[in-house]
Order: sequence, then structure tokens, then C-alpha cells
Amino acid sequence: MNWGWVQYRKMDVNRFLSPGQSIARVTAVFRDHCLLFLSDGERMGQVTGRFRHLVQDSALFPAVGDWVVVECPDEGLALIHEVLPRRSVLSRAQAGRATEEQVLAANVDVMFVMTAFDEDFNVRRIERYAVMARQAGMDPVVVLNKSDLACEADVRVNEARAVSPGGAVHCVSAKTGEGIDAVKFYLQEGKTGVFLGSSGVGKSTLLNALLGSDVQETNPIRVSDGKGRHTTTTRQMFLLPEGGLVIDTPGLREIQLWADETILSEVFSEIDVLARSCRYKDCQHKAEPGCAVKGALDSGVLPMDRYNGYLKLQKELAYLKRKQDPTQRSNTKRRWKKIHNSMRDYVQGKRKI
Ligand SMILES: Nc1nc2c(ncn2[C@@H]2O[C@H](COP(=O)(O)OP(=O)(O)OP(=O)(O)O)[C@@H](O)[C@H]2O)c(=O)[nH]1
Ligand SMILES: [Mg+2]
Ligand SMILES: [Zn+2]
Repeated sequence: MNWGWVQYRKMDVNRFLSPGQSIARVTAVFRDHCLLFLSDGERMGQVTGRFRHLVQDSALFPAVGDWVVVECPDEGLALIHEVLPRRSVLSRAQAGRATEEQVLAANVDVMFVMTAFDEDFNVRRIERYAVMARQAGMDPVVVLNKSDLACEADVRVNEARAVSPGGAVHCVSAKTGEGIDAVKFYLQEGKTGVFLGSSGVGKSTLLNALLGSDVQETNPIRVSDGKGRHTTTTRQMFLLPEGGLVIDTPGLREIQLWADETILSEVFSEIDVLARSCRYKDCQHKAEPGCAVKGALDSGVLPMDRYNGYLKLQKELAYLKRKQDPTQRSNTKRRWKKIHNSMRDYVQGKRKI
């Protein structure tokens, strides 16, 4: 079983490997350790002192879903030397520290935004998740769970569709199995998905349904006031019988975005299209004459709450941009390159001795 390696095959990993080293996938991250899947099974691992020394930025430490270069002594912890370049990264701003990136999952092919046919349903929240997904270069897949409890399911589905252009929306019941095949479709062999959404929407229940056994604990108590404990407490990756992979996550109470302002034109694509007809190129769609967005609001084509959601996120992302360290934002690739080069130099230097 390859744990998703198939997606990486085109990459020449040998240039990352020294004798005695191999590739592993991170399936969970704890305070100081990672759970790793290696070709011969699972093992705990830890980054080397050198990694700790060279990599200052916590966003570049191993995250669930990462592929890493490891060395396995006969006994004990595997040593993690390097994190391979990520194909995709789902991030948010660290809770309470808006200027630091927290990686929720790496190398994910599909992000499921989970909500339920109950009081959790909130289109503004779906929009926020859609920003996160588009920032990672993917369309979100919205899962409306607990369809067995739904009344007026069509209304909800249409509301969800309206706020995730380009993304799919599926009605599912993790309890009865209804609609689960649609989720399975995204998780064929080698594909990695992640379940994100509030506590209690049924992420772990859906995972158990896909696994065909109750591996993850589930709980009827919803955690919404921040006092209780989420049922799921660690982000962890599981292998499905069909060969796909799912990362189950603890419910997120709030999603502090870590994204570029420009992503909004993708998530609010209908506003972007309207904006092209505004009289002024730099129209802020507030009080300018000849504003097509305002025009669409007046004629009812564009719903007011969608417009307000857009303005709110625009303000939030503009604030983030002002606060962020610019080197941390746009040039992730360069950051990695620098680290990989310094690792390389170190190894070569050592060999010369
Ligand atoms: N009626 C109904 N209940 C469901 C369904 N899916 C999950 N539940 C119930 O919802 C509750 C919460 O489910 P969990 O799977 O623990 O939710 P979670 O999203 O993993 O929550 P956290 O781990 O706290 O983030 C449990 O009591 C489940 O039995 C469903 O499709 N229908
Ligand atoms: Mg859970
Ligand atoms: Zn305008």
C-alpha cells in the first residue's frame, strides 16, 4: 500500500535521499513527535536537531499529510531529516496569533467542507472554507451531513451551491449511508481528502462509515462554547479499504483565514464578473457612481448578505496582509528552496570531511 505515494511518482525523490534514508508519510502530529507510515509499518518519529536548528518557521515543520525523509535506527524513534516539497497546503492563521501560519494538512487532493442539516448550517462559514480551499488551489467539496434529519434539503443545497462556485455540494447521511458513494468517488486509491467543519457535524461518523468500522470516537455533545472538549482532538490520517486516505480533524470553532486577498475573486466569482462593468477600474463597490455591483444589489440580482460577506472577508484579508511578514506570505517556494539548499550544503560539507 502506497499511502498516496502514487501522486508523487513523477518527482525524483532520489535527489532528496542519502544512503540509509527512506520516505515516510506523516499520519499524525503530536507535541514533539509524529506518527509515521513507513513501508514496513507505523512508527513514531521526531525531527533531527539539525532540522530544528535550520527550520525556524513552525509552518515548515512536518504536518499531517507531509512526505518526509527519514532514517530508521534499529530501535526507537525514526529521525525526520527533511520535509518534501508540498503539493498543496491547507492553512489558517494560528488562533490568537493572526500573523502566524498554522498548517492544517499537506498534500491533500480534496477538501471536504462538512456541515449538517441542523443549526450548524451557515453559508458565511462555507464561504470562509471556500477561501481556504482556493488558497490551496482546490475547489471545496461541501458535504451536508445528517440528511436523515433534513427538511427542505433542496433549499439548503441551493444556498450552499450559491456560495461555492466551482465546488460540488453533496447530501449525505453518515448514519444511514445515504450519499456516501459520492464521497467515496473523490477518495479513490492514492487520493487524500480532509474533513473540516464544526464540532458535531459528523466528521468522525462519516470516516467510520467509510472505514466500515468504528475506529474514531464519536459523540452527540456539540462543542460550540469553547469550554468542552472536542470529541476528536488530533488531526489524523486513515487509510480506507479502497486505498484512499482521509484526514479526520477536530472541529474548528473559528477559521482565521490565511489567504491572499486575490483569492476572493475566485470565491466570489459573480461579484468579480460584475466588477468588470463598474465605471471605475479601482471601484470599491461602496458609493462610486456607475458601480455594477451596487446596481446588482439594487436590482436584487446579488443578495445583500453575500455582498456583506464579501466586504467582511475583504477587510479581514487586507488586515492580514498588513500584519503578515511579507517574506512568509508569497514566496513559500523560495523559503523551501533555501532550506533544502542549506540541508544539501550541510550534507555535502559533512561528506567532504
Ligand atoms: N442523525 C444523524 N446523526 C449523525 C449523523 N452523522 C453523525 N451524527 C451524530 O452526530 C454526533 C456528532 O458526530 P461526530 O462524528 O462525533 O462529530 P465530529 O464532527 O467528528 O465532531 P468533533 O470530533 O468534535 O469535531 C454523533 O452523535 C453522531 O452520531 C447523521 O448522518 N445523521
Ligand atoms: Mg470527530
Ligand atoms: Zn463597483
